Amino acid sequence: MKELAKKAASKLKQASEMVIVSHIDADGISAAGIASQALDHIGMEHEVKFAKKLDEAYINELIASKPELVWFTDLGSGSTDILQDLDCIISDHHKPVESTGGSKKKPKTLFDFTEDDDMPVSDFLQVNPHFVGLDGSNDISGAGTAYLVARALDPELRRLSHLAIVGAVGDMQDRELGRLQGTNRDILADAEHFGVIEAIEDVNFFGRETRPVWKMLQYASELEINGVTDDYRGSMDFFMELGINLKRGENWRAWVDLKESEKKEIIEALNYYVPAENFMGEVYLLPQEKKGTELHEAKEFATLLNSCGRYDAAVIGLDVCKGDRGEALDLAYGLRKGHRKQLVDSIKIMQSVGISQMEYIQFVHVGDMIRDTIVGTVAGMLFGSGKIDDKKPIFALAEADDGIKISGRGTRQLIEAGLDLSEVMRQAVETFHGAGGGHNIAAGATVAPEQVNDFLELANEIVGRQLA
Ligand SMILES: [Mn+2]
Repeated sequence: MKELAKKAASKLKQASEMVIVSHIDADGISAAGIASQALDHIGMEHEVKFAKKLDEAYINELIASKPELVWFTDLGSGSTDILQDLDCIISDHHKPVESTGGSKKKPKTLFDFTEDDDMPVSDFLQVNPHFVGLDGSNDISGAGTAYLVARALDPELRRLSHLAIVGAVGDMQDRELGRLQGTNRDILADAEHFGVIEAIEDVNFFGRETRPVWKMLQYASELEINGVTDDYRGSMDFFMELGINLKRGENWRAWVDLKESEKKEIIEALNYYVPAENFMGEVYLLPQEKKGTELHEAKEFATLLNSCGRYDAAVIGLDVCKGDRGEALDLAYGLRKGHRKQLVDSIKIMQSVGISQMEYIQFVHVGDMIRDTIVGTVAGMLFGSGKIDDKKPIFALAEADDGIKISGRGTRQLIEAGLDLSEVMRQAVETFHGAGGGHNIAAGATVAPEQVNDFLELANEIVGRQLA
């Protein structure tokens, strides 16, 4: 797979821009997070799209957008029969289909090097465990295959290896043995070496970081203890009989809040009912994230990403993977709690308030109807939806504690045409003595309410010059 990844990397480098297409589940979002950051790293312009599945309608739309090169991650191998008209590389772990029209024709490009008749052959450049006799369900995930390509691009990108672990855990590749296996262990070694993952031996129940312990135990399907599993009273009693406080002050205690001695006692008590190997295993921590949050443990991180994908907001998960610990994370937490409403309502509010058009920009002022901490991300999600003009950046305004928060969002196409929102914000901050900053594609500032109109005029003027 290393060889395949090298070939994929050198093909990527030859392109001048590309589109990443990934699956909407945790593995797919992690894969896109790796691929997108890898392309950022080498300065490659790209766009990320997500798909529930690849069908002809989706592919035809993709072809119509005339991408120079497409990088499929966590999907593609099962669809090569409909990808002939695209120049693409594929990093995927799903079972490949025959792409040569039924009978095994000699591949035009590569991957017949195994000389094994049971191995599939393909016309496509694919990094996929099935081509090298490995198993796609346990040995490596879609994120893992994308990671191999990233690592081949630049060894420094091993710093992204934690996302390959999140993807693998998201696809439950640690289930069979209670720990990762196969190529995933090589990736784990990278991640531990780079300090982005810490593997520990612990209970592998879901919710170690964020669920009250009694809830964690109640829902621990691995256990099936009569009177505890699926029984919140019984679960609470279990801890109380051991003399373990369920609360500290006002707050429920999660597993990570317990003392080592308490954990030991609980494990021993559980072991009385169920063999320890059923509920103990390797747990993957992300030491760079805050303890007691969804991001601090791979399984909870993956669940957070799945929540985003489930609500057609994979792009929010992508932003979290790429390091957004502000708006995107806030929205992702909302989705995780099932508050899809927050996102859907926010989009509705923006539509009902109406998008105002100026010559070079568009804006929407939501007052206090949408929190200033999410308004920009929501506005950015309107691009491509037909609800706003894709040819102009959007500025979303919301009331904040210290004034009016203005969040600007653009698109790849606009950046290529010269848009730089961080520059807009920099000049605005200078003129209005506000606060702000950001990137070319997403930036924000806070100004006094009476300055809003002047801000918009200035932004319109600057953007007009940038796009001229
Ligand atoms: Mn997958």
